[in-house]
Amino acid sequence: MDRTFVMVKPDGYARGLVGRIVARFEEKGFKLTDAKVMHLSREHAERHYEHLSAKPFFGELVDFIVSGPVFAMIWEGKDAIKNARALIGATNPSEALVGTIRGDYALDVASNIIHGSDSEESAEREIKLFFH
Ligand code: DAT
Ligand code: MG
Repeated sequence: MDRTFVMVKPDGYARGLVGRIVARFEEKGFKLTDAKVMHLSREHAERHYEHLSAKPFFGELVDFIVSGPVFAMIWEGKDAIKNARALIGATNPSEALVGTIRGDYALDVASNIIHGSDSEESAEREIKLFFH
């Protein structure tokens, strides 16, 4: 069974969207196999986003992701990585289709409420980083 790592970011947690987001994954048919509320250290956040460290928005991204609690999850299901990304929607909420999580709940790329792994390698790496 495929699995993927998904995280409700500080904006989604602060806005009380955890329950609705969990419900969407369950309704799609995914199984939740682990989950926890965490407040990431800067070091943890920098490791999570290390592939983006050269981007001009990296500092802002790390500041944002450590700004409050997040809800980290492991979801299991067929083609979990691809199907979870489809539920989540495009990175920029302005381009995310209505009916996707970002399309329905977010406006700004810098606060797009949710993360989902984008490959098998990143899913395994992120699951280890958050649930070692
Ligand atoms: P995704 O989260 O869809 O996998 P990503 O891995 O390319 O997207 O980028 C990680 C996060 O970085 C993204 O969710 C929001 C932030 N980000 C991406 N592009 C950005 C930009 N142009 N300005 C500000 N933040 C950005
Ligand atoms: Mg990504």
